[in-house]
Amino acid sequence: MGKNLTYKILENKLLQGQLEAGSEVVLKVDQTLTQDTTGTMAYLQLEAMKDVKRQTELSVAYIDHNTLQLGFENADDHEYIRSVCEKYGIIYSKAGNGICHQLHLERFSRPGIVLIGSDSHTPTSGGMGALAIGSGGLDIAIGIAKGYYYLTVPKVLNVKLTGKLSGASAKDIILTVLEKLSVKGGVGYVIEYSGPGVKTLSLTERATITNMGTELGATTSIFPSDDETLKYLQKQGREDDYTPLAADDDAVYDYVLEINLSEIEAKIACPHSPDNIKTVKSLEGLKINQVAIGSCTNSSYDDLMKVASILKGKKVHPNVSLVISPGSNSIVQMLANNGSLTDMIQAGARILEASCGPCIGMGQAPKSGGVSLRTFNRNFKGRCGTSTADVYLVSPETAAISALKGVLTSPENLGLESHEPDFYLVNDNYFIHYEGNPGAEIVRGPNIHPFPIGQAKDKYIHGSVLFKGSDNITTDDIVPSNAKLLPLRSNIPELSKHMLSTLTPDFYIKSQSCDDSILIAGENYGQGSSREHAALLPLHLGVKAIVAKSYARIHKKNLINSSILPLVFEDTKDYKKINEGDELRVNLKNLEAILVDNITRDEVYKVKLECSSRELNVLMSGGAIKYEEAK
Ligand code: MIC
Ligand code: SF4
Repeated sequence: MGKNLTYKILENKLLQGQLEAGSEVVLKVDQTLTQDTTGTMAYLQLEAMKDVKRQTELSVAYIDHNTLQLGFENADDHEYIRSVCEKYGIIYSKAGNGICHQLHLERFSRPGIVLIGSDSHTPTSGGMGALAIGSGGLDIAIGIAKGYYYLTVPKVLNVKLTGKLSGASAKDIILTVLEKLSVKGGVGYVIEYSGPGVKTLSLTERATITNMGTELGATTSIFPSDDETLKYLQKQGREDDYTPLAADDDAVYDYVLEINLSEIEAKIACPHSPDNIKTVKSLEGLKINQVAIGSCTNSSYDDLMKVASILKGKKVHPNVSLVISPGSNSIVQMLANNGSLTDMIQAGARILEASCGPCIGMGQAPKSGGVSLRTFNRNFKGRCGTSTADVYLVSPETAAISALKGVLTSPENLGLESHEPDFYLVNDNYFIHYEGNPGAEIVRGPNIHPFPIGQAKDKYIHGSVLFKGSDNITTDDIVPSNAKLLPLRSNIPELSKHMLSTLTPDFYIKSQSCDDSILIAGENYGQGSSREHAALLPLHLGVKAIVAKSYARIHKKNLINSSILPLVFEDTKDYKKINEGDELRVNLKNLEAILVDNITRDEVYKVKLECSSRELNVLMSGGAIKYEEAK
């Protein structure tokens, strides 16, 4: 029986366990990455471990999210992270270098490695045939210190590509996959691409697709490593990192989806979910106020060259603010050297530094009730910084032509060519390659606060229901992020005042009037980012358990690491029976048959913990740090 690519890599990196879908295994970790908004917590947790010596071939700490230094907080975070890098021998990527995923693809990823990153879009490197998985900061700290990662073995969903794109782009492919599978369709799966259409896609196009596979809820997404991979690595001066990799011809998959690239049209994700897909044509003429181009999904050299060629010699529409944030400093330099930056500026674009920028609400919030067209990957309500704005997700081509017209415009007749360069400019001057110095002083400015630690569980949990959420509650709902709140990521007590504030403004006040509490949620609770703050804030505020219909993968792992019980309704109809304010008692005497007494309504519900035996121990012993250190 032929093997798929995912299981070939898993087999190669397996340290412990059986490769059976749903069971937990331990994998060897080759590389880790962190970024600054999740990095401070990851490194505080790394520091809390004993006798740490980095176990990975390389680990990189990127500063790319919190780059607007409006006060001392972000700069404090950067300096703290830099000092940790010096001590533990981690590569430090200074602010201005670029977006972690773009840079990691350019300089470090290799086919066949296991890369884990404290950012949900780490699967970008899957475009290069790496098994690249997003996770919470604590998992990355464990990866650095111990060299392993606990993975729930995924099933594999094969997307078989045939045909060739014409008039559409890589972004339209992944928007089409999202249309077919939805934001929870990938949960429990790796999305593995194959078929004759693969060779028609460049490496950066593949990376756009694997990047946004995160929005499917997938464990990761992966492409084979082939001549395109080799070409890209050669152009980066890294041909030695190349290994050819592919599934066997008769590989077996759990599910197969066929997509004919020739039939793909330009697509648009409408407010407020990346799977709310329509064709661009069906909405043509929609008036727009802002266009934002960039993010780890669409800020490659090829993407921005296409944008520059559309803008060249034209003028951005008077009613539109066009803002462009390139993926890396090298891309900025290449655009500057060949005159394309001038074309963009001449047309009236606003150029930002190479960073996440508006994608995470770090500036460029649209006007009240505004319509913003973005090449990013998430359009959750309020994420742009303006709660009344409508954000639509599109390809760079659709974004650029629409910026000129002032209304949503189909890119189909642009006849654009690919702009793959002969060589990529390589500039490593923003990287500091620390060797490791155990005597280095860790610099902890006033913005760096300790993280909360869980408690071992008793036989009963008593708590009132502080919040009842619907399906698909995002981590942006749980921990809102924008230029004002991101600087608080290293200060859990302060940030906790904003937990769930966009959904229930008095959540924090209510949490102050009870010691222990429980949250209720629908399907796919915690979808979106890897931010473990979505577990650390509730931990700080006394949330002991969540009862939901289902969870997003990374958030569930973060809850377990923080020792908050991610309980699942045995009968999803019980969801309707519980209301905010109800007093619940969770009976943990028999973990095989957990019961929830609703004291207010005199009802009993059956719930379950869908966890490995290790995860149960982590939950009961008070969280992953305590568990790992006691091992
Ligand atoms: C995001 O795109 O939501 C982020 C910001 O990159 C997050 C990480 C974070 O919340 O710091 C992610 O995707 O994991
Ligand atoms: Fe940065 Fe946006 Fe990518 Fe998150 S999704 S890593 S905020 S560019």
